[in-house]
Amino acid sequence: MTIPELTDVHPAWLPPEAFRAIGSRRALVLGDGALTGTVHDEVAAACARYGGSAERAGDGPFDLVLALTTAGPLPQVAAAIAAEAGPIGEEGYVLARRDGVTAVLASDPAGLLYGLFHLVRLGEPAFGAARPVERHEPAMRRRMLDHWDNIDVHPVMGQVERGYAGGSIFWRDGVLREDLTRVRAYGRLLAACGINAVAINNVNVHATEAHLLTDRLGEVAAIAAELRPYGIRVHVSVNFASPMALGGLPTADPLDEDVRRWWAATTARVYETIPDFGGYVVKADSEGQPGPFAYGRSHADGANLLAGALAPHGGVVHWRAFVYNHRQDWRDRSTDRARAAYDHFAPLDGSFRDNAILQVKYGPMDFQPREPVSPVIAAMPETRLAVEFQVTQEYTGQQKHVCYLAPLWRELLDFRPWGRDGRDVADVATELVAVSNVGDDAYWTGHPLAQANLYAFGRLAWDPRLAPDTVLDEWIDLTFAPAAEPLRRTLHTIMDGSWRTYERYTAPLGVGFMVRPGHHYGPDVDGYEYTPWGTYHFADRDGVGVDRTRATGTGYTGQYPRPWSDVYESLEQCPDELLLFFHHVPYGHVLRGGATVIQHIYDTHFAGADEVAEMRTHWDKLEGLADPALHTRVQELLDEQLRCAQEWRDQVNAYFFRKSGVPDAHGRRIP
Ligand code: GCW
Repeated sequence: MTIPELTDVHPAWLPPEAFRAIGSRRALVLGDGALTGTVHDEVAAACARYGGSAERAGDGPFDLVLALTTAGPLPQVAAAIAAEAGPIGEEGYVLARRDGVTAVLASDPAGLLYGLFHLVRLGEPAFGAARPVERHEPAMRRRMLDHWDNIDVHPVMGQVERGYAGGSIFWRDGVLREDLTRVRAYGRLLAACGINAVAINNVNVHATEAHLLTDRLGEVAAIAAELRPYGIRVHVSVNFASPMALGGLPTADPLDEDVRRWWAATTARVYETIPDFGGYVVKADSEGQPGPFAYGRSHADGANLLAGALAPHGGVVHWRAFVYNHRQDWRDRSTDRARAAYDHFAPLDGSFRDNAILQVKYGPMDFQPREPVSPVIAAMPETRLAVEFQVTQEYTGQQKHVCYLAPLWRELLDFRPWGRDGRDVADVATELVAVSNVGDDAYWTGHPLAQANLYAFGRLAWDPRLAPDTVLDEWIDLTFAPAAEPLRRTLHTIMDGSWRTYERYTAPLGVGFMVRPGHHYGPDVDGYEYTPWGTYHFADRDGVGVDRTRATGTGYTGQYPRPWSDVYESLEQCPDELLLFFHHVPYGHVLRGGATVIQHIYDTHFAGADEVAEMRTHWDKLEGLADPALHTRVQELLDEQLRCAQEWRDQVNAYFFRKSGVPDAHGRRIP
């Protein structure tokens, strides 16, 4: 296999220099299997560039051995390390260096591939002093990206729904792209950060895309062929009404025999074409997508129908829990969108088949910069759960703003639904899924620094205990190899706290939204206030926030186990950053942090916009240290971020000043 090299696309975290240390070694790659072949080809390509050698057999001497433990005979040092390491788990690897030999060992070829990319991350230090045996195994069995790509350009949503990086890397002008090299290069980037599954099309499955399941299956197979050499399985989003739309049946009722037979036969054909096909992703009864409710059936009935069709082939269905009433009457104060997923799914715990995975957005609403962790995560002990993140920055600056999301994700993963001594979200989830932020843009992600979010998602899905700044360091070292110190420092200064900066200048204290309706970019405080979407803040002249308490509100706090049901219920104990998510309070309410709500709003909005101005100054100083085109692109985007942050500041501050009549304690200008 030739290693994909693109001249018109930024190499992201795999520039040739990242392979310098490996490429100057005498390497042995031992073992069977296609992925072992990929490992060999990667090492050979690096060696061709940097003067090393890559063998698949022989007596050496070697200074790098990448081997399957099942391959024989292993060179002596590798055999000794293997004996010491004992069994190695699926996709895992061990790494050690002794007697001048660096060895990476795995029991399956995928592990060897991940071990290779670990060496890439380590660089020269992997070949320095002796290293004791280190074990690496992924925390999550599936580490998946969902693409919201359409084949056709959707009249409202464009080609990639909530995509901020150009068109789809898979399709163009309504057909599969002729040259799929970029897809292969994408797979390579994903493998290098630990991703092993990709759903290629939008969960809103429109008429054209529905056909990927049947007469356009060849396109799925072609994409799968590009991703397979990097250990990535392909999944497809399907429309629940497919038996009608594609199969000509009068119903899509999950309990109907003909419907069941249709899914079984259709799925069997998928596997004849793509034997390692991953499975289906389904958005049902959500925002207009069809689902089992039309037939009076439950979501377990729906999910189990597809799980049943996939089970004989080893596939899985990802069934999304994002089900709520998007035609709510804003006058009706008893309906609470935050309650919806729990109300629909918690009663179904224990009724899903083994290969049905409930895919839950991290928060109860919709990928806001600040939300409490979804109560569904603690409510379904008998169900396999995937937690869904949004790498694409729909509500976090749309890849025009710098917003490094790893600190947000770490907070979510670290959350302990049952309190200090209980398990955390990373323990409860069996997998992590995220909406991809990639398109056909020359930097992959629109904003060059948004690449770090994609990288960080993969790394955290592999190891949720990694520190966000460590992950950022890895990304910097690889991407800007070798990274000059001022560049590294400045990137940390700009990115480490950028999510909190974003939070400061947008909707306050966890209340969410306040974005322009439809496209969701920029401020519009009342944009969603009198709409059917269920995303309100209820600001009036006296106060702001949503009362979700059991005592006087929607009762949402009761969906959490203790201690959080009590903590969130209590005005005194509720964390400041979520106060307006859980409580409606007067503007003079004093936060735990000491400020009044209204003064906090003013202070954070002034501070947030100022911080963006500082980011921009820092970035300016890097001129000459970063690639000029990249430098210019980031500079232009920072100009836009500053403009937008100031707009947020002024709109939010003016709105609340006019509502409350309370002046800023520091007398700053509020327009
Ligand atoms: O965040 C919302 C988006 C929709 C998206 C939906 C979902 C794909 O605004 O564009 O639809 O969530 O997650 O299904």
